[in-house]
Amino acid sequence: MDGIFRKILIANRGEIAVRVIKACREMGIGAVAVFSDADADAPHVRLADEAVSLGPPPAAESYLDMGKIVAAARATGAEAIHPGYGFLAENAAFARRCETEGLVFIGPGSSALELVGDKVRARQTMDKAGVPTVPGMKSCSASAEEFRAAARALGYPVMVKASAGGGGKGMRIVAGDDGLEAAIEAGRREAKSAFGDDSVYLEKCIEEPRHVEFQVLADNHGRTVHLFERECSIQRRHQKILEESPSPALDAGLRREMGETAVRAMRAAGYNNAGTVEFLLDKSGRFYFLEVNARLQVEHPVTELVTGIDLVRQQILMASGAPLELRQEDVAQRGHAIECRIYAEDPKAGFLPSAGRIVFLREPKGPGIRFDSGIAEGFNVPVFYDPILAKLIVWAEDREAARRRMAAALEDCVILGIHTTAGFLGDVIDHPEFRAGRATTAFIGQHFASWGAGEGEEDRRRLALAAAAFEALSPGGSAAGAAGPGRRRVAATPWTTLGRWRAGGEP
Ligand code: MV4
Repeated sequence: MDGIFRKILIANRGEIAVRVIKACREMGIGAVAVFSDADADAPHVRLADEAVSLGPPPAAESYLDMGKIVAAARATGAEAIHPGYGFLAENAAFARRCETEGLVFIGPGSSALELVGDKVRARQTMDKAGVPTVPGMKSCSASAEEFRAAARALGYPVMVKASAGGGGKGMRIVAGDDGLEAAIEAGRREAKSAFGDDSVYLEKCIEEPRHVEFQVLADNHGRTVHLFERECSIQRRHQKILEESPSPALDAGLRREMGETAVRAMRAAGYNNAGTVEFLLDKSGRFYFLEVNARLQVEHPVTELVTGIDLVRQQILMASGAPLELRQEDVAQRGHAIECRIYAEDPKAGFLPSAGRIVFLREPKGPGIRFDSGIAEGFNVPVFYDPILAKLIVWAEDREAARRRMAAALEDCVILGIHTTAGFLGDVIDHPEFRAGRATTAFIGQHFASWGAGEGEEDRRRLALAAAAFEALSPGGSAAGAAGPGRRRVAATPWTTLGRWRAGGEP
């Protein structure tokens, strides 16, 4: 692999840092980790070839501090920086700084980042390129009259959106003339505090849409291909919780049309490296460009499992200047993949973050099961960062086989010491609407608004696991006591006891 980097710095933490380090290892590239004081014992630090301390835990003083990151790259001789997702991943100023300092930013160029980060400019670019956008205003405005006229022309409900936005911040649904001015004001205030930019505009509201996104790869030599779609409708407060590929909502014709549109969108944006084109899909099968995600996404593994293409390896190759060797006709979807995001949150306490020590961990394993994790037994999950602990991704021949494999793998996944969303995810994949492939972005709100109130089963499972772990790990417990003379061999581990619990024994 001549011409590829000798050393890459990974400006991130957790499961995505681990994922990138593993790609480096396979490619014979040295991996430099960075870490805050809260992450000194984290798996990404242990796994890397070198690690540089960034100092205090708050992100602004560690993973978001461009000066410290660039200095760490300089000090270790890294030639390129992989930003992962979140933190500096879509920060055009950081990409520009890397460019001017002679470091390769493993992502799109700073001008493409700037364009796609400005939603109004992106909409204008897409309109010109013939990519369908949601009907709405073509520029931001300060005039209440202009908003009212636009809203009436579009027909209520409409949506106020922040041009600098993303992730639903600054977004407001408006049902009629009465609520319009207040929504604009609220949207402006929220956008100002979140992005330092209070520009807002109006779009027609698409009701109960699906969120379908296409993965795209674009090299620095003009070749752009898509790697098909991910269905991401299962979200809670703009936080995705489960993704799959293929989308149950697309047929072959719509899939081809959306894929070609995604490639056209990225070409129009002058985009390079890996990125995603997000679409809203309405009930009648019309689709609309929503935004570009200019990063490797959390849910990238479902695409890797159905296409067989390693996205991080492709990112690194493209960033080094290598031409894409894939042609569109070489890319195919095979089988079905589902990802569940396991967060350190307590679903029964309104998804309150749940930080603390992982006292016991059993990772699910088996055919078609992948567990991308940033945790280990004994690791103290910090309160400072995104609460994602791990991603459980399964592949099988078809959707129902993948769904069943996911159900079994979720049951096999044991994380003790903190609350996680694993039990909640088990109920989601078991829901009849999900089974039928009918879930829209309204699904969680409609069916899981008050999950866990009066729930008994999950409590029983956790209690059984905790009791078994306690017994197995305590001195003189069953783990210490192998079957001796006159002693009956008892459950040595939490999972043998879980098996007993499953069979209907007392917890
Ligand atoms: C919309 C929409 C309906 N109509 N825009 C939410 C986050 C941001 N990226 C865009 N979002 C939406 N924009 C119009 N014109 C509905 C949503 C939306 C949504 C989109 C994708 C995935 C989940 C969602 C949940 C609620 C609302």
